[in-house]
Amino acid sequence: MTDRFQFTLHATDGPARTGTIRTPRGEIRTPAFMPVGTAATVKAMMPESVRETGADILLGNTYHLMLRPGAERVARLGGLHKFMNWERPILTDSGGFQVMSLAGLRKLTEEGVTFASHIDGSKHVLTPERSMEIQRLLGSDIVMAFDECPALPATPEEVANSMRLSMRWAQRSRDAFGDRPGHALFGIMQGGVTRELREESAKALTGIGFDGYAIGGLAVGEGQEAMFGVLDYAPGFLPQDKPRYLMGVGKPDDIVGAVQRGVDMMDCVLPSRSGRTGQAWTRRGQVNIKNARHQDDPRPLDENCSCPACRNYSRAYLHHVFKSGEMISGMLLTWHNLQYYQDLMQGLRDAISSATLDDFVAGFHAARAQGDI
Ligand code: PRF
Ligand code: ZN
Repeated sequence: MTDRFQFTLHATDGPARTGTIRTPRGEIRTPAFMPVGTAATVKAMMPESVRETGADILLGNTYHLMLRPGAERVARLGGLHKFMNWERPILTDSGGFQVMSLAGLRKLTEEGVTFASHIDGSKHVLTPERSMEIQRLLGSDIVMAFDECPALPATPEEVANSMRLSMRWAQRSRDAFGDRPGHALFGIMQGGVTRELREESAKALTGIGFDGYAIGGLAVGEGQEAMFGVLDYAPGFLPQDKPRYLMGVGKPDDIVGAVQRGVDMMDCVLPSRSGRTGQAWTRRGQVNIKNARHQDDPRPLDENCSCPACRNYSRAYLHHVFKSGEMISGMLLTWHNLQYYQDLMQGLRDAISSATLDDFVAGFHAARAQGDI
């Protein structure tokens, strides 16, 4: 334990890195995958179970928690960690991205964004200063700067103007966050798929100075090839000695490609959300448990997985409980998917440590190419 936030790199393999982020609430092994606990819960999972999968850190959301149950209420109840029974690190997103994707009527100005709640239509305001205050009230360990991610399609001019607004908001976030030992503030790079804009954004952020740097504005519909194109250069614009976080990514092959290109942290709703819709992610690729081919299959979902769904239940059972709409279906498939993601991260960390990442990635793609048989 340490009262400071610090990042130590242990090994590299090409651009890929493995290391440890130390926080007062515990260590985060990188590359790290952060399960999403939007509304103070990783849906369908007890926090103890999330930890059992190997997660070191969860993601929470300013946008959802400010609307319900309210940041001040969470603070009065002792903070988000105590409220949701997760004592390890929590990273909170700053709200701007969720306002743009979820809220009703929105108005964006230099000051911030005014919006209508997707829950009850009530009117709210988020600014860099209010986002910093909410994330402080929640007790977040890693606070994200307040940014804007332009909706696609956007003209190059719109992307540039949006990025520059996000950089002015990054400075205001830095000023409002102040000095909070043991808590970290990450800046968020924007700039779409334009190299010059990404470089300008990185220079603005590193000039301000953050404890870590996120790559925002990707996985918003540009496609994997374009995203990898940006990741071929964008991490290189950021400091070597600070964590790099790719926001909202992704599918297992996105994660592998991002790690190969020098990303240290990621989050995505995919493993938890798809678990609730009958989609499983395995070493052999995607499995749709709804499919009738599973109904007489006594085998586990993934014979190489140690999760309860794979240890204790057959594909036939998982198919049955999904078809019957039983709650245990979402619970078991979410657990499996989160276990698979954490196992993948452990595999990536081990491979980087032993400088065998290329072999690991070849094995990853070969197993998927075989398919689910
Ligand atoms: N900004 C913030 N959160 C995000 C994103 C972003 O650009 C993305 C983009 N994939 C996901 N979550 N603040
Ligand atoms: Zn499993």
